[in-house]
Amino acid sequence: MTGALCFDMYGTLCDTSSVTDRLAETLDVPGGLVDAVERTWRSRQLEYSFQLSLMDAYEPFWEVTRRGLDYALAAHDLDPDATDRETILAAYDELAPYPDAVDSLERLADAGYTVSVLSNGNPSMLERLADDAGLDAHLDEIVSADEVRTFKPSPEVYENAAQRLGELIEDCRLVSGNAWDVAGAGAAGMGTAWVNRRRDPPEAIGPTPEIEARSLSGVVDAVLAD
Ligand code: LAC
Repeated sequence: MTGALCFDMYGTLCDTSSVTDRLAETLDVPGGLVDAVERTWRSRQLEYSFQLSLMDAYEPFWEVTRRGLDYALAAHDLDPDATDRETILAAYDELAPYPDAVDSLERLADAGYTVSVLSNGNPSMLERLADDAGLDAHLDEIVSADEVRTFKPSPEVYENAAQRLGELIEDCRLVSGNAWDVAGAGAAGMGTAWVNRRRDPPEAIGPTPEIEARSLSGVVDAVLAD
């Protein structure tokens, strides 16, 4: 078997909503407000990365994540001090891996695939999380969008990953829980697999995912059956 699997990190191998525990401990506010801050944080983090790409500007994803948090706190009238903000931000180094993440990476490696992360995260934040989540021993490569100083879904990011992995782009497959990422990979010519955990409807733009499953394990079943 040849080819490379490129896993998105945030929202695919690791659960970004696991920051809610840290938000709750640090902010000491009701659960409904914690959930609202988490949702605003994640959506602004992504929007800021897209916006920077369109503006032809770049900041490492850790800084983008910090700016998203600052916005989310302000939007919900919260103003923790600098120490508490750092404590909350550091939750991104300790996100919970999805329960089937390690097993999925192992099954693909055993089948002869190159197994990598392809993420908008900057290299140091990806290394810290891969280490903390116990993923690093199961990865051949960690490829960061930082190498081309723009963000997915810009085609350069997917093209750079294929080059780094020594594969043709059509022999790589992005596995992502983020539908916009799957659309970007497909548009760039990469194979795709969408981990649709929330049973969302199909996206109205971008190529249809080649594989769609409810879990990482489901994606692996489909890849190995291919
Ligand atoms: C990733 C996020 C942004 O690229 O989903 O890992």
